[in-house]
Amino acid sequence: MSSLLFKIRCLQPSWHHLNNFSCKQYANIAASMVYSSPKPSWSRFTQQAQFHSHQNYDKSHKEQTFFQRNRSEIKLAMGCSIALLILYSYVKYYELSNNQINSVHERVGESNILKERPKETKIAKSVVNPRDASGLKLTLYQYQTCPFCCKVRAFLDYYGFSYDVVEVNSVTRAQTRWTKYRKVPFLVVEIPGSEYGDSTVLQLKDSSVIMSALASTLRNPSDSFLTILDGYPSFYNEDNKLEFSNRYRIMYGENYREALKHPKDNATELQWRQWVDDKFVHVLSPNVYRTPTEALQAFTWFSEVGNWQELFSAWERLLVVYVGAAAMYFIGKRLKKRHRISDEPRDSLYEEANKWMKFVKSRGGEFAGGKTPNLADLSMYGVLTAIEGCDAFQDLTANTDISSWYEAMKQRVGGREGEQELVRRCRIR
Ligand SMILES: N[C@@H](CCC(=O)N[C@@H](CS)C(=O)NCC(=O)O)C(=O)O
Repeated sequence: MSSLLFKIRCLQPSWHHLNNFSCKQYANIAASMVYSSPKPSWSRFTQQAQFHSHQNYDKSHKEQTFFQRNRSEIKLAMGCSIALLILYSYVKYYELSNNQINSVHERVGESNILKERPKETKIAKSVVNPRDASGLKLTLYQYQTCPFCCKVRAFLDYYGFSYDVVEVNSVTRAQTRWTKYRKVPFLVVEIPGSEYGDSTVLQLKDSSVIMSALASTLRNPSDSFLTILDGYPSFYNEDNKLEFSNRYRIMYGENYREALKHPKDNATELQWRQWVDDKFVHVLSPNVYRTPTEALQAFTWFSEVGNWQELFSAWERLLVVYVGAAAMYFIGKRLKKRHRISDEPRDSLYEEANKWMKFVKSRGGEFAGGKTPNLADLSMYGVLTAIEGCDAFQDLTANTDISSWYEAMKQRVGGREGEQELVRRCRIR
């Protein structure tokens, strides 16, 4: 009997109706099979079972609650939900633990030392100063009119470093595929090997770090370049952006007495360099790309001074000029909001330039550095050269008294007025 009941229970498709049978009903069905003639068969049994089940179903259906009627479907739905929940929790846990691993891994920035020299690429320009005895081989990866790149060039030119320039295509970035760093400028520095070792190739990132590190080598001859670089460790901040410690600091090392001679000058130099990066530079884009016409005019000028005609193919150049101008017009509007720049961006440009000139005048000389330019002068001058061919620059010189300082800077940088320091420094190791 029990094996018979078991078989009845296993019958499909009426299993869920059979489920509602009482023992008495099972017994009746079985008895009718046993005593009926001709011989009982399974097909007859299932027909009877279905018939009884339907009778039973109709009778009890109305009396049952929704949950009783749909018990098995509900069980199935609950099972699926739990399975999905477990799967979802597992995926989330996996993502989270992976992120933690990444952030721990990426907290410290990559080393400056490159495992191999970057592949040879087209050199857009070579600046050669025969008096540069540093022995460093410098290659600047840049966009000709990026303010941060212009700042680095102003610095290198003022001190008379020899360097090569690689012009990066801002759309395809073909020249920088070998590096994970997504920005320009960066400087590849090759320190020639001695008789004891091979040369070392470094990648210096961030315009201000480049300036600070090279300025430190000039002011601190006792430390090697690599030791100086240890003072500028990079790390990823909580937004996973690459940051640099001591970006604006000069590492005097054993020569620290030099720094103590003019502590106030050093402090203001640092402060105004930071102001150029954090404040002034953000006023430029909304001015240069103020209208679609101005944006196109700016990119046409960039193409001329960047010598894009020679460096990029025709389609690449047109792509950068038109796509770049359109993109920057819209980006300029967003930047205007983000950096709280006046609705008429020229007002902010004049206001910030006037702040700068007020500070320069307060220094009692021609420059923020007094009688000679300091790193703040070079920074401000550098970023302004980025817009020299734009309407915004003409308007700036017409509406403020920045021209005299700007022209004086042009002379000093063009004449490599800081060269003495580099010549005195001799070989850099
Ligand atoms: N803090 C960096 C900023 C450099 C930067 O933002 N450069 C821009 C160009 S002006 C850049 O490379 N943006 C990414 C891109 O164009 O893809 C520095 O001082 O070097």
